[in-house]
Amino acid sequence: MAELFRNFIAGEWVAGATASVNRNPSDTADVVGEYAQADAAQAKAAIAAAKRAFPAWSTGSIQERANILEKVGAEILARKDELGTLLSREEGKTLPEGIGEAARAGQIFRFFAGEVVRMAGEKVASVRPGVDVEVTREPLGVIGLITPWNFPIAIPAWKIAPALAYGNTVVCKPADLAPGCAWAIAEILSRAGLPPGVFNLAMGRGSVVGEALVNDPDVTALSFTGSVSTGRGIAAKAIARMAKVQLEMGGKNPLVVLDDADLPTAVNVAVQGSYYSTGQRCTASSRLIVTAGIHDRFVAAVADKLSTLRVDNALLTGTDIGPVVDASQLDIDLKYLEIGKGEGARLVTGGERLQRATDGYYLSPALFSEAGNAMRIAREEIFGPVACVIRAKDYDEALAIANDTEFGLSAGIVTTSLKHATHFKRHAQAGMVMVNVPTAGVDYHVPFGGRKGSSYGPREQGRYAAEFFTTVKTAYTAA
Ligand code: UN1
Repeated sequence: MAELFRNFIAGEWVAGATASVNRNPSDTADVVGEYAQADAAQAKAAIAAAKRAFPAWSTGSIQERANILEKVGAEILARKDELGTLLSREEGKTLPEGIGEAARAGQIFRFFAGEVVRMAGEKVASVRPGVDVEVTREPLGVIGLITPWNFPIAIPAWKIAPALAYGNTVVCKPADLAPGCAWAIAEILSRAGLPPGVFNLAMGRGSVVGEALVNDPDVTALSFTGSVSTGRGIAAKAIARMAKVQLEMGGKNPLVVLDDADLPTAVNVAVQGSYYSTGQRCTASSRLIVTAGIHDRFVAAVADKLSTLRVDNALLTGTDIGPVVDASQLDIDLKYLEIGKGEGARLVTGGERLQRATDGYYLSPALFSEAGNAMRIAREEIFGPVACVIRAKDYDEALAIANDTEFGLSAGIVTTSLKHATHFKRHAQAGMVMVNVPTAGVDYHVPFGGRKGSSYGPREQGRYAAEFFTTVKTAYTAA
């Protein structure tokens, strides 16, 4: 029998109402474990525990908070190979990607350990003589965190660490599909010296645990990363009860390639951004907008490069691209390949279901050319190893196409022209702009987030995380 991984509520490990099986997408015979599934009552108990823990935690020693976060970061970093292996096993990104992501999670905890003692306010003069004004930040209360399967350790880390650093208490609900890494963080937190109830892990279904967090009046704020449709539903309910909400959702990120680009750079930036992590990143470049003079050379070179990539078991040395995360995501990817062909785009390469030594959801990276920006493959987020090339006559047209989307997370350009790079940085309608680097793969210490349909609410990560995880107080004092 597979090991049962429990929920962590009020400082205790508790079995769920039921359990779900976490399978390896590279090898569906391999069961990572059984993970507890909370019911609504257990979710409520987690929220109540977080509420009880809040007064003492939010006013307690900041040195203690910093020490705990530092300890968690150090342990994650020391165990990055093991945690990265777990990540690759449960989610399917390659081992170097999994280990890199685990290291990133460790760095995030260390960053926020430092932020705890760097928090500062402002003291300003009042317009009334004899009065002092102070502006400070205070924690919010119980925060509900709902995290996705595609960054199963980094995203829990970048929500949990700032939530705790700024003095909040937490109920975290990781994705059903890949809860193992969040469980591992919970296990590390459980030994780090946190008072009971400060951090709670409530694994389970979105329709049960997610709903409970979204609707409970004791959950002051919600931070969610996931699909656009789920995000919209959360926003509507959260706003109806005046809860603070932060959403990170989809992308249809453009990468513009100009005639003056260095071709090898353009190919590397496009292939890395579009296909690594199996294209399962909201920051993936799924629209490659290429000007006429370099178009044919670029398409041929990307196709050549894709033919050299090894799609295989994520845990094998030498694998470039792991499997799709599960059967239903694979169905979606295959459906979009048919849609693209039906819309008249040309499938240059890939899009084939592959068999490997272990039974998994393998798909060869697919490249469409002759796509139009009105096609569904250019407008809807696919979330798989599928990208389309759209031809543009010049920079101005490329920029207009790049911005013609309901999303606005990350936008990239490959160019050697300072003029165009500068113009693009100013005029791309996205939260993040990349010049000669991939649209995906971001630093851990600077703001992350987008515009339009991609994001809602304040930015995540870095010092900007304080905007969401705290509330501002203005205090007036007359001597
Ligand atoms: C990255 O590209 O490094 O879900 C991070 C996602 C994003 C994170 C991307 N929230 O894909």
